[in-house]
Amino acid sequence: MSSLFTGYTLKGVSLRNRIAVSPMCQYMATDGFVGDWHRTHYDALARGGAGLVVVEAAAVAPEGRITPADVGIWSDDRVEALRPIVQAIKTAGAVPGIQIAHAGRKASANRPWEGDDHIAETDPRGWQPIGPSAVAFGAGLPRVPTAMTVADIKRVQQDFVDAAIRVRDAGFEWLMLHFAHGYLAQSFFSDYANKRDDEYGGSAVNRGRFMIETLQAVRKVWPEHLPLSARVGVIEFDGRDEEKIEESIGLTRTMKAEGLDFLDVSMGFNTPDAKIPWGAGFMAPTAQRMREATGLPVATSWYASRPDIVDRMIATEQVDLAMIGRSLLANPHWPYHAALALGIDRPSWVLPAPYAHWLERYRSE
Ligand code: 531
Repeated sequence: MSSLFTGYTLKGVSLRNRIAVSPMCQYMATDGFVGDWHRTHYDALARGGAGLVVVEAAAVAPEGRITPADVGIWSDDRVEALRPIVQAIKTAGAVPGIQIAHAGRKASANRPWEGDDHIAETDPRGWQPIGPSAVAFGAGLPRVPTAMTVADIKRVQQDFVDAAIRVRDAGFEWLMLHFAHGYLAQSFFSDYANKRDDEYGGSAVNRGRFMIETLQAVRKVWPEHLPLSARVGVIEFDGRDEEKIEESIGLTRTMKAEGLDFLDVSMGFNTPDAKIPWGAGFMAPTAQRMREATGLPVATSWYASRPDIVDRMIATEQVDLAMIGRSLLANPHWPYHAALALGIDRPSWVLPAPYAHWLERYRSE
């Protein structure tokens, strides 16, 4: 029976345990460049013992940033700045991953702690967002995006490919396509955002075309021996959940056939009216359903903070990996405390030797 502290191998990549650092935007980049904040942040998370560290949503194009302070990977020099982070994660014994993203109609926003709303159209810090159709998200994000032409679609798909090549060459070993949370790719899949009448709109197959084509193009440049994953919003919590899950099963089965290796199960966030039933492990049944329906290994995040609950999700094969987010912000050494709580043998050795030795050497209990 697997547990949080069983190793995990997918393709040519082996993780020391089932704990993955969920991608978490820091909104601390300057013009897309990471700096000291990011280096120390990811260093601490990797030293904390996780098996996989997924670097936060990195924008494949400037207009695809959520905020002006997002990490950007639309140029070689911006990705070059990520290299020390890749190295630090590896030195600490974790596998470096990255989530690549385009925010679509949710782009050009203020940082969450500075409003979390669209930057005013008159403010030069902002820019014009793009989306599948000229339909705004609503609530704090009222800006109407420019509807993308087919040429725009092809350009953004090429941005994803170019970004994948750059992060591959920088040494990242696990790629996560951001196909969730109402950002560009997922907004194509949503009939809240997508009112198109061409081959990218209408039926579920057409609404999924942007994601499938992007995946196919990225798969061609992402090495076969490295995992290609996607975070997909498979449920909206809008009262039409069964319909959305059925559509998502069809979509993710196609993704698997096109080379997807791993599915990170998340939510849509395509409408401000969603009623999300937040609670410990609340996404686990949906993740399990996706795992069984697609045969893909899966992870999920959200309110995964109690080691016993997370361990049980793995032991009962609801998920293959646990994406841990806010618990690791509260305590980057959460894996050590989880190891203590679960009573694993020699828990200190979840941490690197210079920490583990001393924690074990004078332990009294
Ligand atoms: C999405 C979120 C929306 C509403 C409530 C909680 C979380 N996250 C998504 C993140 C950015 C921060 C907000 C990304 O997926 C990049």
